Amino acid sequence: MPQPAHPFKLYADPRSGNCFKVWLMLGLLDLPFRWVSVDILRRETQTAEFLRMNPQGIVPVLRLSSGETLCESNAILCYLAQWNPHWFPSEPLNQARVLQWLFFEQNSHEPNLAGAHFMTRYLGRAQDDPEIVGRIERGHRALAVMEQRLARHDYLAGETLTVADVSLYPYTGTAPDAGFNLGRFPGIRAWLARLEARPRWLTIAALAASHGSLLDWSKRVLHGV
Ligand SMILES: N[C@@H](CCC(=O)N[C@@H](CS)C(=O)NCC(=O)O)C(=O)O
Repeated sequence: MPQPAHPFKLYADPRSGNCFKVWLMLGLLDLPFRWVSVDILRRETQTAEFLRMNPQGIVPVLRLSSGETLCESNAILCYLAQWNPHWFPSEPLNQARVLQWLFFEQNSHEPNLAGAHFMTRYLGRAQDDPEIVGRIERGHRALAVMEQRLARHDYLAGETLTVADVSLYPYTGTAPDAGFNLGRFPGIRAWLARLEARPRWLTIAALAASHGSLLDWSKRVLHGV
């Protein structure tokens, strides 16, 4: 698949893990893109211009060189995998296993981990706020599901890296910042280290951090840097 003729435009807030997934995937695939910063706290996702791109009023949005736009972070990851299909296998069962983790991410993981992250880090709410306590409890249950898999396997879906690992990385890696305890999940910690030991992974994360990504907090918590 030849590289796209024009760079993608990624409309994103650098503090968002959903946006970071797409940044990471573009970087790992070495695809050209321009970052267009959208500040969610200043409600820049609610302008008429933004709502024309994504009526949901949320980031990330990827604008293709054709001018078409694509939203939903996991759908964007699957689209980008056409530039290296091993990230999203075409064999039906293997593909369904990847989708299984992507749906898990959106239903059981992201609402709790990203929700707790957003409320504590950006809205400054206390970790003993009953809503946050509930999200942390449900988030730990989601992490336990990941642990069951990662205690026995190197990656989430199948035995090689896929978009499922990219999707679940940001909010798992930053979980300690939002009050989650990764200490009881050795399989998850080994998986994080495995991903971060791959060529370019941390370089891309560091570049995102220089743009104000949430990932610079997690580096401090996980690795003491
Ligand atoms: N399911 C969406 C979730 C995206 C999402 O929740 N984006 C948040 C930032 S992480 C957002 O744009 N929030 C702005 C708002 O709610 O006004 C995806 O995976 O892309």
